[in-house]
Amino acid sequence: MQQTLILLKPDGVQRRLLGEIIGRFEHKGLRLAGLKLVKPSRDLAEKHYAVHKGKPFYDSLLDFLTSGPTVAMVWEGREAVAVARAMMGVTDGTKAAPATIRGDFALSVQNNLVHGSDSPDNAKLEIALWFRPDELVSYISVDAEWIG
Ligand code: DAT
Ligand code: MG
Repeated sequence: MQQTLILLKPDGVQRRLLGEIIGRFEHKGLRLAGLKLVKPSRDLAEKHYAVHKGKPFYDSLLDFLTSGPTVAMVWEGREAVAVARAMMGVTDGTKAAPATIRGDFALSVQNNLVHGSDSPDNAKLEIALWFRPDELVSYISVDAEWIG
């Protein structure tokens, strides 16, 4: 089953949106495989956003991600990466469609509440960055045959 890394970034935790965001992924039918509250180190933030190194917003982005607690989650299910990205909406909150997370709750580009892996390969790399293998839990949900 495909997995994706989702972060509720510090703005989302401070704005008390954790329950709302977890509820959306839960109700969609994705299955929670890992969950923890982390205050990311600079090293972790640098690795996580390595692809953006050198861009004008990079330092500010690292300051933002390390500024407070972040909730790191692994959600799994059919096409989990693309499904979660669609549920998040585009990067700029002002352009994200209504009924997406960013469309409903964000106006900012940087403070856009959530991170979601952008490909299955990157999901594997990002999950390994944020979770040890023994922190992920594999199980069969009782409603699996209804959600399929
Ligand atoms: P996404 O989070 O939608 O995958 P991304 O990977 O292009 O977007 O960028 C990572 C984060 O960096 C994004 O969530 C917010 C921030 N960011 C991107 N472009 C930015 C910009 N032009 N100015 C400020 N922050 C930006
Ligand atoms: Mg990205």
